[in-house]
Amino acid sequence: PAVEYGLEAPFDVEYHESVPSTNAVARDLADDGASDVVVLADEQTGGRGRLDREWSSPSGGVWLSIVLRPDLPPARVPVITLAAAVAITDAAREAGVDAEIKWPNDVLVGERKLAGILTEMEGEADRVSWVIPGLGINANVDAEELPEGATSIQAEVGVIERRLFVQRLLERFDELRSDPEAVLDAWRERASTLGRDVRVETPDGVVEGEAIDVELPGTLLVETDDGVVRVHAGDCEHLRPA
Ligand code: BT5
Repeated sequence: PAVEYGLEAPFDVEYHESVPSTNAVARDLADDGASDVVVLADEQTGGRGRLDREWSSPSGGVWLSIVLRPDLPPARVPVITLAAAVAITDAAREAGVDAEIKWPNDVLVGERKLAGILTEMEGEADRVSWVIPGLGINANVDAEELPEGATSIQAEVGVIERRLFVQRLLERFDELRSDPEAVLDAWRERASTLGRDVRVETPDGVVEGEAIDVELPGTLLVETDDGVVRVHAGDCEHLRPA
């Protein structure tokens, strides 16, 4: 059952001890007309990443989904995911974790993944009816419970007060969500991808080169041997240390 989380947040927060996926709960709320509601869980039993990958979600994490009804065409929605990545990074840094962003939506400590984002949407070509960014942050989780290559706030700096973390995260997200230019500037400042050699697997093939910039709504510019390529979606690998 959902309970109020008692946060002074810009969103209503509905808390669950365990759900299959907060994104699925949020979708049901969105279909019922909800807006600016956050679904938060301590544990997910069927957490999902992009492309239907598994997202491991043991008890102690921060697994949350935000129901939004922005006045945006679908093509501009990726900026919401960038805003979520900035908000996670800032909340993690306030907790003392040296977090950075890997394009498009991973939050890393060094090369280890601390958090990921899955954004879903529904609507018409000119305007979405809802957008749900789902944020998964390995908070008070033992790294042994996570897949290889992952880290947690607990592993980096010890156990944190999750309520405070969620509050800061949502406040920061709320500040950013209506200001795409500010999101882009903040994203650039926190990105570990820019200036690096990358290999991006896109739906249209592999792009390799130096990541030189990001532009709205979240497009990565990669300088390849054949010139600058704009990448809209894909999985990005950093090829060598910065
Ligand atoms: C993501 O996918 O990074 C998006 C994750 C979104 C999770 C949130 S939790 C709240 C909401 N409810 C959901 O059901 N989902 C959202 P992707 O970039 O595809 O990365 C997935 C890959 O990361 C997996 O294939 C694993 O290799 C790895 N992975 C799985 N669980 C992880 C974890 N807890 N920490 C770090 N890496 C993980």
